[in-house]
Amino acid sequence: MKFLSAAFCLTLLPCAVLGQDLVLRDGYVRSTNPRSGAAFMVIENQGQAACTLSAAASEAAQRVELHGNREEGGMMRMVKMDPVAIPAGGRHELVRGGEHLMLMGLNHPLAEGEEVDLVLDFGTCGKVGARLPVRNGR
Ligand SMILES: [Cu+2]
Repeated sequence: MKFLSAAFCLTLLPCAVLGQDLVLRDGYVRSTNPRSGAAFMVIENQGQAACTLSAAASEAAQRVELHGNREEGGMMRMVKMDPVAIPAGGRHELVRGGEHLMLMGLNHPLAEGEEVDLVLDFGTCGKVGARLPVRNGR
């Protein structure tokens, strides 16, 4: 029995280690209307394997989608993106005017200085949580 549980831990260990290898930097949320907001950050994969950002969730919103901006007929519009893979040792930026995590159906308007909890789901690499400040200015 002891042997079995040790084997079980060893199997799970790589997942736990990889989860900690994903670092979220410089994150913040911007919301200029009461129904939706966008989260921006730099995702660093300091692990040995590629990790795919497949989903995200927040208690502040009914759903969170990965969005990008595409030009269509001279107009920029937001489109839902496929899961994004971040190679081992690589980084991926979610920035204003580019990709972002869209918080849709806010439970309440986000005020400047408030904090929003977000969970990013990297599939087999695990889930990473972040507490991001709301910065509506600029
Ligand atoms: Cu969006």
